[in-house]
Amino acid sequence: MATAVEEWVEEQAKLAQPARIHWCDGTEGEALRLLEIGMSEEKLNGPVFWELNQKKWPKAYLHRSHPTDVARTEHLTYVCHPSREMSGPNNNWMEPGEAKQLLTRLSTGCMKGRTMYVLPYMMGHPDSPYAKACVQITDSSYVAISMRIMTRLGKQALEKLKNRHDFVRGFHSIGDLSPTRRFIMHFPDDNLVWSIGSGYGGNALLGKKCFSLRIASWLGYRQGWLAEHMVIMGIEDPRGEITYICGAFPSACGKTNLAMMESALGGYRVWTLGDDIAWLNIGPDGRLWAINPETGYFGVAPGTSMTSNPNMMRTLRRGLFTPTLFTNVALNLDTNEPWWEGLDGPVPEKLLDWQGRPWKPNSKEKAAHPNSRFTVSIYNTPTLSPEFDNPQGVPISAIIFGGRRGQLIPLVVEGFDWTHGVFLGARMGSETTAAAAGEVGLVRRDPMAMLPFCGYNLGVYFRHWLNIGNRLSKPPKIFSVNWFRLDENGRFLWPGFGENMRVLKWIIDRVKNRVGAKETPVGLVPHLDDLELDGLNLPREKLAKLVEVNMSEWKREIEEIKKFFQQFGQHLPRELWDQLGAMERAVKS
Ligand code: SAT
Ligand code: MN
Repeated sequence: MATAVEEWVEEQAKLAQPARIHWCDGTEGEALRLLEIGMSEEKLNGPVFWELNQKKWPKAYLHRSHPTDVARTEHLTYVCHPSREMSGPNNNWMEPGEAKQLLTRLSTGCMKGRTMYVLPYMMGHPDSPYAKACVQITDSSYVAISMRIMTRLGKQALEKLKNRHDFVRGFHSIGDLSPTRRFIMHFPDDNLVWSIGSGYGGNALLGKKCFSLRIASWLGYRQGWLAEHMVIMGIEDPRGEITYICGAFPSACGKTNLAMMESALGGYRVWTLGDDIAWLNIGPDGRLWAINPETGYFGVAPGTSMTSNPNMMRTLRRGLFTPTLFTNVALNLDTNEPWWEGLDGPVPEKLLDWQGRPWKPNSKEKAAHPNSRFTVSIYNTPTLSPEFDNPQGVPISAIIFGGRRGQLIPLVVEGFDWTHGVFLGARMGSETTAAAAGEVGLVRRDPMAMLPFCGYNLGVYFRHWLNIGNRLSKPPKIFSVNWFRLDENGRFLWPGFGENMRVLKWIIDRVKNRVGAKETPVGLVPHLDDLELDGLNLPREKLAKLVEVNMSEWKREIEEIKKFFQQFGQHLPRELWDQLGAMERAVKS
């Protein structure tokens, strides 16, 4: 008798009409065979895959996407709850029946002449009580190989799926790649993601943002846990004690660099658990426990170097668990190596840009696309935490909310308590980046870095956060950080990267009650003497500016936060209005 998964796949095949169906077993051999096929398959701007210098970049391959398909397309992303109200002002909405009709029309025969890959996969370790079994179909071998890197794909997942009906389903087709026929739609009540017309990461690797954040946040709301856009890391102090923390930052704000940071502060080191997504559950001990449901990085290439992220450079060349993919980076023709802006060493003389066109150093355009990416297994990480595969996850002592803000937001602020911490997350704003289509550098509200990823009304989500706090007997402390504050000349005040450990050290000192803090209207900030600044050539006035709370700037910010909160009407928890009111009174006095 056919299993529910087989039946579902059968139905999708009837609709999409592929020439053949291939059930992926998730082995390296299979991935390499798909790469072989892709290397000989020509498309618009070259073969699907290009083999890179294997001596320097073991089992690494270059892929070029369609030039109009290079970032998440938030305006084409929908969350289709039965009621618009539940999707909230933070999501595009279409009535589910109507949405499915539209998608059915676009998907009819969309895989004609192509192979349909069936990808059974797990998000989370198969032995974890928090893991979820899923299946995705796709007509892109690039997506199939990427999913092998990013998830636990193969036989074990298929076993788990066998006797189940509640698995998460993902339908993906690149369709004709036309932006006018591109939709990424979510049906939370059906555990279904349906994506057509894009082959790009967050639009196409449905285990990632689509399932592990949008659908999972809804599952978490109903089941009492949180799916968050967060790094997970362990910080070992000179005594050998490890403190686990999570941090939410919008896309392309340095989560990956943070997660595998090489500490500039002696005696401290980072253990990496995840760079993008955390599932947070309340443990039997009343603490918050985190797992990373993924097994890979889909990271931004430009800016990655031995200075900014040496551990990522080592990860990319390690070659333990392969393949490794590069998407839309430039190609050094002399050495057959990938290249991007910010990489160590001189700019190569003979380069092809991300579209495969000859590139000259005086060219106005970047050689690598600003959102070019690598896809690499987390098992290649030299700093991988020994707890990574622990099915229970790790206990979290602190949560950090960070954004990219040139002005206003201090280097670090501690929330007065859980409720105030939730307010710190809810009031977050950040300047936009190339990770999503649209203008770069505008401040937009991005609560908990979840604006594009929360699968339901953010007002209801804030309430859920408050409820989780009430159920924790030992809640983590909550902090806001900002590495990006600028001086009058537009230069960063804080050196960032490995030096961020100095801020993390203060956070840990606060968690362990080793230091005090100074109360301001916006939260607790460090006494300057409590920051470990030895070896950092930072003038006192710069430091003061980094933690400055400028009341007139905050008055303007408060008006922005008000406008944002108002959108959620009755769904916005009273407690958050109270927090905003209290802050406003304190700022004005
Ligand atoms: O494209 S992804 O959503 O996977 C990456 C990102 O924007 O953070
Ligand atoms: Mn992300």
